[in-house]
Amino acid sequence: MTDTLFTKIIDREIPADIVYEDEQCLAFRDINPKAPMHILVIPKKCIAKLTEAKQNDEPLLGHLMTVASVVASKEGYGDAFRLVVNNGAAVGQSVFHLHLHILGGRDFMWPPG
Ligand code: DGP
Repeated sequence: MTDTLFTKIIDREIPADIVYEDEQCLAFRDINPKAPMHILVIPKKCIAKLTEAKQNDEPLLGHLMTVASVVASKEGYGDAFRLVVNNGAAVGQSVFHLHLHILGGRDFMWPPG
C-alpha cells in the first residue's frame, strides 16, 4: 500500500510526540486530543484498516493491544482507559493506516456516540 501520514511519522519525516517504540510499532500523542490522554498506537507494517489485516497479522494485532495497555499504565491511566479502532470512513477513520486510539482521563459515554 502507499505511504500514509503515519508512515512519515515512523520515518521521522513529520514530527510527533512519540511515547513508545519497538521493532513492530510506534505510539505517539494525537495531534487533536479528545481526552487528557489520547495516544495512537500504530504498526510499522502498513495495514490500511483492521479489515485488511490477515490471519498472519494476529501476533502483531495482539502486540498492539499489549503495548496500548503498557502505554496507558505508564501514562497513569492503567485502571481506566478506552481503546477505539475506527474501521472505515463511514465511522470516522481519516488516516488509512491502522491505529488504536488510547483515551483516558475523563468520563466516557456508553454506548459511544
Ligand atoms: P481516525 O479518525 O480514527 O483515522 O484517527 C486519526 C487520528 O490521527 C486523529 O485523531 C488525528 C490524528 N492525526 C492526524 N494527523 C496527525 C499528525 O500529523 N500527527 C499526529 N500526532 N496525529 C495526527
